[in-house]
Amino acid sequence: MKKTASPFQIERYKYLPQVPLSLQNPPDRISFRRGDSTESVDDQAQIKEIFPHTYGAPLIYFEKGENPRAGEAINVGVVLSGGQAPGGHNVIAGLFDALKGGNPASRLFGFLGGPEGIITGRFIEITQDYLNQYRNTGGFDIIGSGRTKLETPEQFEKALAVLKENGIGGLVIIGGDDSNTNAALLAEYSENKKAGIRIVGVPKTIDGDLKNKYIESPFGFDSATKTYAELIGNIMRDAKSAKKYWHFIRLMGRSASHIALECALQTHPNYAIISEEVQERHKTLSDIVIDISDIIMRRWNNGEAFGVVIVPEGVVEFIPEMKTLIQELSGLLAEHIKHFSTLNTFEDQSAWINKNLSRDSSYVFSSLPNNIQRQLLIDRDPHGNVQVSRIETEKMIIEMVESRINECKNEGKFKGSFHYQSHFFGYEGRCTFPSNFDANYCYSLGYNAFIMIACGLTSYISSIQKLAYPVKDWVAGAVPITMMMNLETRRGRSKPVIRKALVDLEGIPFRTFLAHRDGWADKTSYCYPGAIQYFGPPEICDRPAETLLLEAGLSR
Ligand code: FBP
Repeated sequence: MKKTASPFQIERYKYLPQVPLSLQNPPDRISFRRGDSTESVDDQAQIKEIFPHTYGAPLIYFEKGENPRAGEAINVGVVLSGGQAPGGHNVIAGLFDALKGGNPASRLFGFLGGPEGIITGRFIEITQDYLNQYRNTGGFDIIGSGRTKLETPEQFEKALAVLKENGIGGLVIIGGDDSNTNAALLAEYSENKKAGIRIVGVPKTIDGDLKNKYIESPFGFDSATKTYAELIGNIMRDAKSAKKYWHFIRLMGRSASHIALECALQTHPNYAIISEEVQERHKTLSDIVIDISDIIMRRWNNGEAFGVVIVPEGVVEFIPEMKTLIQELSGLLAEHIKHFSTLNTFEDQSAWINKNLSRDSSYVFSSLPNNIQRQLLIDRDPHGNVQVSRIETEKMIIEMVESRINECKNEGKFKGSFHYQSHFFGYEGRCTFPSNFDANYCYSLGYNAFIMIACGLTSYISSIQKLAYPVKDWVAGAVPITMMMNLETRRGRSKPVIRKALVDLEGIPFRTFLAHRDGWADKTSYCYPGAIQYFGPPEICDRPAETLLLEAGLSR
């Protein structure tokens, strides 16, 4: 054991994750049932052409039965890809326990530093002693993570060579939509080359956007949102005690607002932006600023000079004029990056940008605060995404709200004051000790991943369904990755990708928020979720996220 382990960490090592009934058997006593064959969510003909060997496979459900192949010794590789999410270590624990439960001579290798570790052949063997220091803990530090994108035939060739050289017959890629897309591409490549290596994925991301009928939630969302909701609740109580600040809290989560919505449902803020609604209703930045300023002034007139506003980090990509600007900027940067990198000062960069943007976008760009302009020019990530976590949208909104309130003051329409604080919660939630929900879910996903490999599946993603119910009733299975794909334009090229799930404006979670938000705006109705509980009554310790409960018709 590491000497630096906290008393809580030591206690947490002892936690035995629960798994669904169908996984409560040794691996060689778990077999599978085929469900319906599948189609991709869109662009079926093109996706089929790109994945001729792996397209259209059936849904799979695990159940009690014989599977002697699970008892054969095998070497399996595992890699953590992308941003950290609580529970990654338990995926590896579940995978390890199932693998060794199948045959103690089987070995698990962890690729270091993300997908880069596969192509450079950097890995360690994960042993029982080594793994025991990480069970039920947060973080990805057991083997590290990285954002290298596996996409070129050269990279696939190198990856297969490393896997073959080391006798690795199965690879588990733990990642979000982009990483699981890459898992499917590598699986297709491997099938085409008849390499016989089974490649499966595990759905990870705090963002909650790797979600569909079969993946009810990616892992990490539960613990991260509970952590943010605790902090938001604490801030609410501070605001209500001091009665002097408006707190603007930006929450991580990339494009989708799942995190913001879940936290709003847990805490009842005075205002929460849901990016998908902004887009649907074509709300401009100025509409949002007017909404917030009106609530601030109304509350001040009612003697409540405080409040809490939640801002999803990705909202800039949904405000119509900002979306167009970002698309134009990304296109320009992708096409002219060589020239752009020769421009040394920000003044030169913005002059060049303004000259090349359309008239409307150039107007929008020039009207933004200087620091936001700089942040919009930051390099895109390896997948071509704008790094929204580095854009301080909450500060931009505060600045604009302040000037609107000052205008109202100058016009004699408002006599009060506006004082504020800004916060960004993101990294704080990504490596927390996984909640019991995530500890159980991740362990089950990892156990499942080995069963998938033992059943000879490739290009599948581990799926556990009925997550709003007690763990024993969860349903374990596997979903073909191609089923979740469509074509999207990335860096100017059409590519097969797993479709990201945005907040469904017709779904019960959003409709519940809608039914309450006007009341939350004017009447202070804060709800304080408190810290994640690990020991105590299951109604508190094992409670799934509000989003899952509402979707299953089990809450409010
Ligand atoms: P994944 O999509 O890889 O799970 O990333 C999640 C996330 O935390 C996003 O919410 C955030 O925008 C991004 O990672 C931040 O990236 P980085 O860790 O590279 O700063």
